[in-house]
This record gives sequence, C-alpha cells and structure tokens, in this order.
Amino acid sequence: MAILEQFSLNGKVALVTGASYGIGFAIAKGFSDAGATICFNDINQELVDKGLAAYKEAGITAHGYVCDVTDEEAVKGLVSKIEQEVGVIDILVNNAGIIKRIPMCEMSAADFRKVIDVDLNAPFIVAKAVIPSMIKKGAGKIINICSMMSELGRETVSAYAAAKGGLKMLTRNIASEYGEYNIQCNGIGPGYIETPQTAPLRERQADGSRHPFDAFIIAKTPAARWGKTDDLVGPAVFLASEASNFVNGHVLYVDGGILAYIGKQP
Ligand code: NAP
Ligand code: GCO
Repeated sequence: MAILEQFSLNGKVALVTGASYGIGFAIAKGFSDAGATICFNDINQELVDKGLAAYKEAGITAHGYVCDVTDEEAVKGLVSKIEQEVGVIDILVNNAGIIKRIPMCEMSAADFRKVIDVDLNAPFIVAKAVIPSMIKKGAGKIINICSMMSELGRETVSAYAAAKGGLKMLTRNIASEYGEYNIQCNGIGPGYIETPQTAPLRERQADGSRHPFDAFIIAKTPAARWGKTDDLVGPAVFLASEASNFVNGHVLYVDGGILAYIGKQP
C-alpha cells in the first residue's frame, strides 16, 4: 500500500464522543478530511445542534446524537442506532470529559465520583459497547483522550488526575485483551490546549497581563505556547489509520515537550 494511502480513513465510520466543539470537533473534522463518516454525541440537544451547525459550516454531513456516556443503557442504544443508520463503528474516540478544580480536602466524594464517572467509567462503557462488532469485523481502533495528568499531578485536580491516570491503564488493558482481534487501543495525551475547558486558566488579569497560570504553562512548555486543537489532528488520524496497525497500548503525548522538560532554570 502506498504510504499516504495508509493514512486514509476512506469508508470508515468514526464515533467521537462529546464532539460538538473543542478537541473532539477538531479530531472529527480531521477524520472527515481523511475520508471517514462522522458520528458524534453530546450531553444535550442544544450542544448537538451547535455541533451539527459547526460540522455543516465545515462542509461535513455529521450524524449527531444526544447521549450521556455515563449511562450504559443509553450508550448501548447509541451504538446500535449508529450500526443501523450508518454502519459498524471502525474508530472510537473517547473524548467526552469534565474537570473540577477543587483542592482535594475541600472536594466532596460525590464530586470526585462524578469526575471518575465521566472521565474513566464512560470510556470503559463506550469501548465495551463497540468492541463486539469490531471483533466480528476483524478490525477496530480505539483512541482514549488522556492528559498531562495521566503522568503528572498538580494542586486541585486530584479526581481528574486519578481518572486520566486510570484511563492510561484502561488503554493498555484494552490493547492487551483485544489486540489478538486486530483491535488497537491507544491514547492521546494533549498538553495544555486552548479550549473552553482551559479558558479560566488563560483569563487576562484586570491590568491586561497574563493569568499567572498562563505564564506558568508558557514557561513549562518548550514550544513556549499553548496547543491548538488542530495540533491533535495529525496524531489522531495516525492512530485511527492503518499506518498505526502495530502500535498498541501506547499513549502519544502531544504536549509541545512538557513531559520532556524539567522547566526553565532560574
Ligand atoms: P470539554 O469541555 O472537555 O469538551 C468535552 C465535551 O464532552 C463537551 O461537549 C461536554 O459537554 C461533553 N460531555 C461532558 N460530559 C458528558 C457526558 N456525560 N456525556 C456526553 N458528553 C459529555 O473540552 P475539551 O477541552 O475539548 O476536552 C476534550 C477532552 O480532552 C476531555 O476528555 C479533556 O479532559 C481532554 N483534555 C483537554 C485538554 C485541554 O487542555 N483542553 C488537555 C488534555 C486533555 P459540556 O459542554 O456540557 O461539558
Ligand atoms: C488543569 C488543566 C489540565 C488540562 C489537560 C492537561 O487544570 O490542569 O485543565 O488538566 O486540561 O488535561 O493535559
């Protein structure tokens, strides 16, 4: 197969969760540019409508569904609807996620559980729903959106770090358990990316100066900038395509070098 053909997603059906905007939307758009048919879900009709309008504006006919990824019955219904209306899901991206920035000793167990539910239990639930058809088809790609917090800790994100660290291990376990069926499960670990999720960390100060966390991230990142959602598209297409057929259980960090760097010397 010619080298560029290996990266083609022609004829593939992709489901990207929580992909009305942000990282999920950028990845889905990249998949469509590479030839895939796009299915996405989001938590409510308003977000799905917003997503459908954004895909339409980008010239993409996407299939949008309302589905809470923490609800196992709803996820089973979503997957069987997509199989009937569009086809068997060849590529799953577990992108939907939430974060709660609360110091650990002030965080309720209910809030901790909520983050684990969306960021760790849900990828398990959605992967479990798509794997049987992938096995029957003899191929499948699962990409879990991990984080810097799959490797690093920081103040206020205990639940998120626990979930994303767990997601890294779920990725390795899916690869271990289903690799023999030609299913590849890998992670993408984005660095600090400009999306609404990180907007509070980039808010300008009253005097117009950078938010201290914003300045901290620029100093911590060898690329000296925040990532853009488009920075994740090439890596995602690679992990969704036949070019990565022998890459399994890997987390590809797309972080401008953060994990390689000890930080600026004083
Ligand atoms: P985001 O706000 O996390 O977008 C995720 C989408 O998932 C939103 O549309 C959200 O809806 C939806 N969602 C939340 N709970 C859901 C549920 N139970 N069922 C279905 N959909 C649900 O924005 P993002 O920054 O693009 O993040 C995407 C993924 O990348 C997340 O997993 C995040 O943790 C991860 N990530 C982000 C960064 C970054 O710097 N931005 C870095 C590393 C990893 P709502 O709008 O209602 O919340
Ligand atoms: C935070 C951020 C991060 C990023 C991302 C890093 O508060 O530290 O929100 O967790 O969103 O996941 O990779």
